Amino acid sequence: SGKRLRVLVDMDGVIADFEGGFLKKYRARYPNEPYITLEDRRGFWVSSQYGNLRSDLCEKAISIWESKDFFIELEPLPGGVQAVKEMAKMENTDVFICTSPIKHYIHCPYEKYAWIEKHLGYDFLDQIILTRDKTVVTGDVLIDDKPDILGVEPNPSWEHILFTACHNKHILPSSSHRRLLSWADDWRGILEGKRL
Ligand code: DGP
Repeated sequence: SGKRLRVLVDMDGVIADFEGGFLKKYRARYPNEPYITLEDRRGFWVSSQYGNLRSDLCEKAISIWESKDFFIELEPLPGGVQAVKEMAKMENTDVFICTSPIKHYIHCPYEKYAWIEKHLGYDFLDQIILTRDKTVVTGDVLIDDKPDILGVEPNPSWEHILFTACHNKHILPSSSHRRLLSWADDWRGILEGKRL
């Protein structure tokens, strides 16, 4: 068909290594406090798991991603930047980076723009969607590591492809999502399937 395909790609946990960046800076700032290895991560919310470990660790975890330079210094996840660039060059394909900024807004939105410029280039700044509610954004697919993407729209237009991350890899093959195990997995096949 002649219709363009619209692909929404999440940032943290999909193209930017939020979990790795968090753990590295948490251990550097709180070297004498307990921590959760990536192997032992469960649940999307890092602060909830740290708070369950010991109640005061919730705010210590939050202090890490609320700090200046946290988001800009995140490392790209393997293959993510290259995949997004390749996708954007495909015919009849529009790619948007769809990401939810944290509500402590002094650094995060700015640094997300700066990260995209640094890794994907200045022209990619046109493709950024910052929203706390991804259900109101229309698209054919949303590649995102968060298992439950909810908002005011009960029937979002996109198919959520669950991108595997340390916190979601144990979730059983829930009827609701197809998965992308990594950027080495067949994302091209998923896109081609959506064009049919
Ligand atoms: P997104 O990946 O677009 O759904 O954005 C979610 C953001 O929230 C991302 O920057 C990661 C961050 N995040 C992870 N764990 C927590 C948490 O426990 N509390 C808060 N406020 N944000 C978290």
